[in-house]
Amino acid sequence: HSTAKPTRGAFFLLEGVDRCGKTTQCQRLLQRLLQAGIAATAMRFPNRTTSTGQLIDSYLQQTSNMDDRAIHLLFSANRWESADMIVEQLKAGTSIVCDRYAYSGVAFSASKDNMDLEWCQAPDRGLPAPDCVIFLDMSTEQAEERGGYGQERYEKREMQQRVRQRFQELSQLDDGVQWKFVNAAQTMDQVEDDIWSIAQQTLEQVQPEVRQLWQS
Ligand code: Z5A
Repeated sequence: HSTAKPTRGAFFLLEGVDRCGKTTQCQRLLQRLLQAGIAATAMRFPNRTTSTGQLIDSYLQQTSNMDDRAIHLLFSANRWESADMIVEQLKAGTSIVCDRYAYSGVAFSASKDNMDLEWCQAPDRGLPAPDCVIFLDMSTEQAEERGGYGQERYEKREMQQRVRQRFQELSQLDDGVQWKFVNAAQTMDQVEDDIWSIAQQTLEQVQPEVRQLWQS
């Protein structure tokens, strides 16, 4: 008998507040997967390289303004542009390490006035669902110690605290997506090791079908 191989790649999503180390850890997880002989690729949202991504970039850099709902839909469109490609890669056996996705989309927009969680979820319903959300958890105070905030639109303490609260609400949704919390205040190597053990478990549990996000 040959050992059963995963029939498709795994979709790993890293989420968390600003400065928690998502970018650092996405690179490290990608390297670990490749070193283990697992085909993998990295992805991040917003993808600032596409035409929607350029509009988003100028909004984040505050060189343009946009209605709160319009920018929310653009962030979602920016993910939908990649949806087919994500499914194709997974089915071809390539795992995806993704830096932010729909949960960031909802957590940030629903931290604004007059935008509730459900309204914010609606445009992302049906996107390819991740196989797990690896949430790099730390307080906003600890995150601030990593060099303060930059100049982009949402990089302010009050906003970041609300976003963290929204992430907690999203982690409790009964949406069939597993959340794994990692203490992001550890050293980079410790965080990397925690993520690697989660990734290995996830790889073992991958189901053949790519699920759709937030579909009942
Ligand atoms: N946004 C939205 O509104 N709607 C959406 O749908 C989506 C996003 C997808 C841009 O995101 C903004 O868009 C973001 C959310 C919103 N707004 N904000 N605020 P982005 O992904 O482009 O943001 P970013 O700037 O790439 O990520 P980040 O959050 O600032 O950083 P990070 O990726 O989490 O962390 P890092 O770059 O890996 O590390 C930060 C620093 O900490 C760096 O100096 C590291 O060397 C250091 N670091 C990392 N790990 C450690 C440990 N363990 N110990 C000590 N120091 C560490």
